[in-house]
Amino acid sequence: MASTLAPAATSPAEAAALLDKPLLDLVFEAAAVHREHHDPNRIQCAQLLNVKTGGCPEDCGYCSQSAHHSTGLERERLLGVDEVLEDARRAKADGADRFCMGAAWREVKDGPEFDRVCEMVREVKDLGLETCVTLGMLNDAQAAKLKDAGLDYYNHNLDTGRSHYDEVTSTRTYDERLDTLQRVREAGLSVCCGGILGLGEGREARAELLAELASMDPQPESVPINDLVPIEGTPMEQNERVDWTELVRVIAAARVLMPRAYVRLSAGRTELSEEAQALCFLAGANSIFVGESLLTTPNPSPGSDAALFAKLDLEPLVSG
Ligand code: SAM
Ligand code: DTB
Ligand code: SF4
Repeated sequence: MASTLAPAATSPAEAAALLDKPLLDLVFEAAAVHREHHDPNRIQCAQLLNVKTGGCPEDCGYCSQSAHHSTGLERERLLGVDEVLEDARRAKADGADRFCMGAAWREVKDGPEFDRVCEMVREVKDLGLETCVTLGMLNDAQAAKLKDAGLDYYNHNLDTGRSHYDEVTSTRTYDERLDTLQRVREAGLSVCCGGILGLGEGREARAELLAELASMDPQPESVPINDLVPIEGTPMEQNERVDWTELVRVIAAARVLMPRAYVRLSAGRTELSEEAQALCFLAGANSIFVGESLLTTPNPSPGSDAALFAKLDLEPLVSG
């Protein structure tokens, strides 16, 4: 569907022009685009589970799970299928529609652990949930195996613009990320790809990231916008916080440039007021993570999210 509608490539200058607009003009434009393509009162709700915690060989400067930083996080082995299913059943009962499983791996390695992840996908899918995993880099055969197991989405973020990427990670390249995304696409999986604000980048790098995402053909179906959750012991612990209006700008620009995608207001919601979240929804965010925690950090409580939905007359989106 999306492939026939893919627009011409977006340049960083075009994305920057959007980000630089007067804020309320930008929000108004994005809200109009949003309403053409989506029900503005419905928000897709996904729940995360870290199925393999910590000890990651990559050195992403923001991440609690990198073995390069002393964050005090305890490493855990890959969870068992039953533990995952128990969590997935609870997520479904609590109203989640998509279940996302993360593993702190640099790349997928063939063997019993990968087979177990495929089994997790198969059984979570059987519960009637949409499935998503994020496992690092993978090859064609592994992508095909995941597709075969019933995987809907693969999450693999570009995180920031190409010019800023070296400041974020030294153990892999931007092109390796793009190659993995290409493989995911060729296996027939839906792509979940976005970034983080607060990595010391400026608007220029944000514009580059948005242009990169919007120029993919087809565009990603899901675009998570994370606000850095500062983690003690990481090189980015003391980074300056990004103002909430900048988050609204990036969400709005993502909505204008990728009209059909789920734009996901992801990590960082615990630090956002209800008012700021409401503006993000108006500007086109239509997906959030629900549940007590993200991967290793807290998320707003289900009670506070239910209260926010009630105040804004929002309903969870049920796919299918
Ligand atoms: N290892 C896999 C990978 O790198 O693709 C997946 C796991 S990683 C935790 C998934 C995404 O979560 C990252 O690409 C990043 O955008 C986001 N993330 C990780 N730590 C974060 C933090 N402290 N604050 C905000 N977002 C974060
Ligand atoms: C994404 O872009 N954000 C999620 C999901 N994809 C896997 C992860 C957010 C992680 C936030 C930090 C943590 O909890 O460790
Ligand atoms: Fe590893 Fe992913 Fe964390 Fe980078 S973001 S250190 S690849 S778990």
